[in-house]
Amino acid sequence: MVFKSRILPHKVLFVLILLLVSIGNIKGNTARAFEDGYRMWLRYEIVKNNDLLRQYKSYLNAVVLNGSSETINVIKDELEIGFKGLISEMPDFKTTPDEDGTLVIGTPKSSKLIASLNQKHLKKLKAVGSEGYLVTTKRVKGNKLTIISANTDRGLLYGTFHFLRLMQTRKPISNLNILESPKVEYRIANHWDNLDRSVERGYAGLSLWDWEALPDEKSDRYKAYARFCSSLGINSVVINNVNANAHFISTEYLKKISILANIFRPYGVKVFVAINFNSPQTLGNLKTADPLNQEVNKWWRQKVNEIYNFIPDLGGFLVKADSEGQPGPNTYGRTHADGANMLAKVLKPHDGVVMWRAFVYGEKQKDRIREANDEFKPLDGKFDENVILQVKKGPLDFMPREPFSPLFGAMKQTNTMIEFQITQEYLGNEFHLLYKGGMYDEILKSDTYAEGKQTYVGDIISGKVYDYTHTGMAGVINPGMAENWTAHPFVQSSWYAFGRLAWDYNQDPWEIAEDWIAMTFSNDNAIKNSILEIMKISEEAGVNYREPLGLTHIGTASHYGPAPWSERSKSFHRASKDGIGFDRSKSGSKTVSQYYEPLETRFNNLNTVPEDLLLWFHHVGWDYKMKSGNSLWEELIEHYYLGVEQVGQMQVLWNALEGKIDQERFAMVDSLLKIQKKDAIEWRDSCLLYFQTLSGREIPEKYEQPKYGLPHYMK
Ligand code: GCW
Repeated sequence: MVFKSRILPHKVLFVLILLLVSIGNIKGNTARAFEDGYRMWLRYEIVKNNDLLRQYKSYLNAVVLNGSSETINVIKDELEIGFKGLISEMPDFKTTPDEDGTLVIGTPKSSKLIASLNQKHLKKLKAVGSEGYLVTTKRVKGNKLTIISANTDRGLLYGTFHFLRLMQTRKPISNLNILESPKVEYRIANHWDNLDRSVERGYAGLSLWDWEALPDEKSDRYKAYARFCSSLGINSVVINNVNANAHFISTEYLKKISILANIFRPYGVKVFVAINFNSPQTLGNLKTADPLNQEVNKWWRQKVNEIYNFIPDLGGFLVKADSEGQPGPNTYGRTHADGANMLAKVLKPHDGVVMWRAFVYGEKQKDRIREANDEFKPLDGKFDENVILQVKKGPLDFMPREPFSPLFGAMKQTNTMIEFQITQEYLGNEFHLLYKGGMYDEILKSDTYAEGKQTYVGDIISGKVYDYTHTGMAGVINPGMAENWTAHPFVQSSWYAFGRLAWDYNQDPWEIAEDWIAMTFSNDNAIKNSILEIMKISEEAGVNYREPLGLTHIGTASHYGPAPWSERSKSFHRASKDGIGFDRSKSGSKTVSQYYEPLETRFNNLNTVPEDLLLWFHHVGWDYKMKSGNSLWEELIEHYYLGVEQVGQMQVLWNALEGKIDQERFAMVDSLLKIQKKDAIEWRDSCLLYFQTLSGREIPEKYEQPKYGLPHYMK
């Protein structure tokens, strides 16, 4: 709390910047005098290179958009916004036969031309499924056409966004041969939004969902939000917090939520709700919520029927049960499988699924990170086929760095999806710049060695290894009423990366970052390179000045600032006079054994454990020799100082952009980096001064010494 009051000046400064940036704002996608970040990556800035402009225009001068549906209307709108921005012209929509167009969009059902394309094309098209698409250049009767083909209008929408992205990133479009289909089924944004419009771990203002004004008034933001999701292929949204208020499924709120579902539908975005397991008691006045009780069952059946009357295509439920005080089946002596299956059975006739979270731990457990695996692994095979276990990326929480959760690979007969965090709960809230794409990639490309061979976490969650009936990737997202949606403009980049990786985890997070920069800031190579460099530095910086070498969870109660002296932190870093780190080896909590070989041995052995996870798996002496030749104490110091230095490097790179990018976002990020630098120093000094009381060793003179003593920080 003390820390909170200390960050207040940050908040004031930030609100002032936001206000400044909002002045002169004109809604919509029209060019703005002020760059307030509202358009995110869908800015569609005019193409200035004449050759490219000429090329684009020649391919766009006659558009044949086949079919009629709400989604086709969305495609039409997007093409209008895109063309107007990129080439300063409105698209000329033709009703002529396809072959007279230059850009043809359609499905084999809606377009004769596409139905008559060669077998090779049609075979490929079949293989991309209901959401994939092809964007190809073809010669038809002597004319060169760009054809966006798909099996559904939703596929066409994704294809259109891809095509527009090519122009946004200034790629040639004269010879295209693109084939895309998503690797996972549910690409889902999880909101932690509450009834009172607060957002748990939100940091970007009030929730987007204006419950008081709904269902009558519909904010412009709903549509805009759906557009952003759809542009990445995000196809589902959990509307509310997993710490769920039961009233979200009351009749009153279902009416409101159904309006959101109607607005999102044409964009291919399905709504899910997070439910409270005790709803039969809270809303239905039953005496119990025991999943095996007949009355409880009946109540859920009726409730679910009512929900589907309002929202016929609801995706299903997300459930946090028996976790951090939330009710669940354990209260009634039942298992997670009993709870999940009861809900799965009532959702099944409606094609709904249950996303059941595996985030469970007991405060008294000797090693809390063991629990999810200990509890869920024995239940493998006991879940219905429309249940998906939602597992956080790491075994603890959304920590700056932790190994992947060993549940990936452990659940062979249970659909298992991954949960990432986009909002920066542990990574500086709305104040610090940190691109998370590389962090997502680090987990997705971690080898689990399941089945004794190379199997990435991404392979597991996409159903490549085990025969999952449903797959998914969730991102906890925080957009709010901040003019630019996410408060820190760079949180947008993690949203963007999440969406693109959810579509295809094989993509390179740095290429994704480059696209984001080009679409959000500039296509100028020098600018792009500088911002990319900043984003690359940002990840390791964020780990270095907070929790290097596998340290974890040493923040304040709010998770923003440092508190290595707190009881909770101590239970994780285990620093003492003899050393630091949590012994999870075979001689400690044995958590290493939750991993397949060769990982178990690799993590267990001091010589082979990756040094960036050293203190996660081992307790080692302060003088322990690192690979660099440093002692552990020296290495810790080096990382903490490097973290601060890296923020300095980010500042230098950013400052050089003044005058080259819009002044609004330049000034905003400049101010935020100053806060980040100050915070980084605070993290460094707090941690090192505290650990020093146990290590009894000096911070070598070559380093700038902490300005204040430990009591100052502990205050
Ligand atoms: O890390 C913790 C967060 C809680 C969150 C919980 C969860 C929604 O601090 O705010 O609650 O994780 O993921 O359920």
